[in-house]
Amino acid sequence: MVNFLIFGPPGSGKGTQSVKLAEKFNLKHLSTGDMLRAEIEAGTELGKKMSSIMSKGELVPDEVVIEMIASKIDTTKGSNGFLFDGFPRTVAQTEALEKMLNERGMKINSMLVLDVDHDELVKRLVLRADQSGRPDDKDPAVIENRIDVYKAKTEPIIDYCRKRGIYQPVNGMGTIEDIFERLSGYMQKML
Ligand code: B4P
Repeated sequence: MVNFLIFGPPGSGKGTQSVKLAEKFNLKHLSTGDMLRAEIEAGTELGKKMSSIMSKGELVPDEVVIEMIASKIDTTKGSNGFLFDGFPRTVAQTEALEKMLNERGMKINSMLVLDVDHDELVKRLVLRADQSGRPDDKDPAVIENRIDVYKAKTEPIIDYCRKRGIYQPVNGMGTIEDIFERLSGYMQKML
């Protein structure tokens, strides 16, 4: 099993690229954002609690997403590995993921980090708001907060992974196809 993190600020293309990459390389795509939105849509107690946090652009508690990922890791068979999208988002989540994988004889093999200009991030999210109806895309102040939260709480993971020799920056500017080719090139080398 080869396990990848796809990483980057909100709007960097993580979700967009993950779907395509998971299909191309037969990876199991795990997106905590999608899992949380599914809880909200299903109207579960957890979804109700998380909805107000997400609509403000804040991170949900570490233990919630760690539990979600833990429940998926053992029920996934027949793929070449995992593609973690939007998880981990804090150093504590990264440590928990490493522990879960190590206990199963696996590790994080590569962290692919999409680099995208600030203005382009905002442009993409504002555009998506029209199609997705996501409350966290609608308000420019919430978009800015998500980017600030990324810088404060999520970006420190880059240093953590750099020290482990698994950090791989990727130019996230350009067309979806161009970026897909770049990411595919890095993944191909690992598989
Ligand atoms: P996520 O669902 O992970 O959402 P995101 O960061 O906004 O990125 P996403 O993957 O959706 O967007 P993408 O860049 O693909 O998280 C949502 C919320 O859930 C978080 O804010 C948090 O509250 C909570 N959450 C999730 N995981 C958590 C965790 N581990 N811990 C705590 N809280 C957690 O694309 C954006 C748009 O750009 C799309 O419309 C796309 O079509 C477009 N686009 C992409 N690439 C493009 C390109 N090259 N050119 C033009 N447009 C492009």
